[in-house]
Amino acid sequence: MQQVKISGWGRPDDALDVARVRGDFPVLDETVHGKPLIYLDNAATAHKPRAVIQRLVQYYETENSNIHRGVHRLSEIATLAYEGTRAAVRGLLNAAEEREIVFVRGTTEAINLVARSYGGAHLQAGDEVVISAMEHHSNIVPWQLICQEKGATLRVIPVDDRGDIVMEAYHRLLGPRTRMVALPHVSNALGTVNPVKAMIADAHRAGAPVLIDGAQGAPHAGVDVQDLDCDFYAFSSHKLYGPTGVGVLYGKAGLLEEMPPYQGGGDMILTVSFEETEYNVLPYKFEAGTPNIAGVIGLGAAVEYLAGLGLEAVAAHEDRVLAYAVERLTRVPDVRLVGTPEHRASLVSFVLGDIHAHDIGTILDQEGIAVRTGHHCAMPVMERFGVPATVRASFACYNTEAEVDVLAEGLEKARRLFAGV
Ligand code: 7TS
Repeated sequence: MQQVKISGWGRPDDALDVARVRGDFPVLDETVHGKPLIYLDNAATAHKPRAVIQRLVQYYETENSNIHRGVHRLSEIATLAYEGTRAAVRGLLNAAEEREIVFVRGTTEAINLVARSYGGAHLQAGDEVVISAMEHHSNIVPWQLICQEKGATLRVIPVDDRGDIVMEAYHRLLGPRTRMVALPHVSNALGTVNPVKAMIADAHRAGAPVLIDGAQGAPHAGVDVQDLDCDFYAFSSHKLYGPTGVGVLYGKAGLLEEMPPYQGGGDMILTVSFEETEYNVLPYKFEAGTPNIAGVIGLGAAVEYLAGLGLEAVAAHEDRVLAYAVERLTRVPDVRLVGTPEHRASLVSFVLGDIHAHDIGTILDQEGIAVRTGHHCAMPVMERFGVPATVRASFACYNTEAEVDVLAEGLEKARRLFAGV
């Protein structure tokens, strides 16, 4: 993946030992319909290495306890491990401070938090929120909801025929009414890597903060939030080899400080009386209630695992497999790629003749191949490209060129089946 500065976590000289990596993921030993599992649905969720699974088991078997409250030993251990993940994620994103890392349920909740808390405090009638035409629904609907409530308007940057953002249109949309810009780092439907650093600078010149939806960005290369200068960055643990039910919201301390809480409850307060509540300091102000302790600790193990592989080595491997997939799939007759962006990461979306994507998915499943078919929770993108659905193959550190070949053969088989030859 290009355009993203790796923040010292990469080991560019080390090529990825894919056979060894595959051995770290127990699920890859599974068979599906008698065939070895070929898992190409990593944009939906990635598999978990043994290190993450074992960390969850260790927590539940020997450390299970609530955090930030007990003076007893187990609570101390659990709190240290939970906060250890915060330190690891700060390093992963190169955030300036640990208090800028807020644990939430996932990218979806992170965006809802910002829309509700920041948007709720700042948006007024006539204001504008700018998003793009390639958003996942979770970077559309939260903004739609808050805009409706406040009488603000959602403005959408168009996408060209290749699947790239139309920059002139973006620049025209930015103006004195722009209160927020929210963009995907990488599109989950097209694979486009957006030039977010330049777009953030543009938004800042117009006086607007920027939220980057990093659900598909964070897993595929190092992200340096200080270099990007984004105001918020959101990602999900489960797409980065960690457990489900956990996500991260990075926010600049100055912004998070002045934002009102998103939810009320335990842990987010310093003192409570019936007259008045004094909120806790960052990041706890935004972590009401008992969090997903095991999940957060598991995310720490996932970050450690990824750092051990080397982010640059993983990104280089994925880019190689992806480039091979684009080239190989283009050679399958009747395959039409949906999205041919200038910079692509991690996935390729396509249609095969006029065969419905779901039918292709079912045939591929018979071959043991897992792909996603449908609108990928990005219905406006599908409409933009005039297709109801696509087939999407998305890659992770354990995928190989040989798996791409099996995918291509599966598609050739599907084509023959539907042509009746
Ligand atoms: N943003 C993008 C760009 C995504 O790809 C997704 C999930 C989300 C936000 C939401 O993440 P969540 O973890 O909160 O659900 N994308 C997909 C996908 O492409 N297939 O399944 C989920």
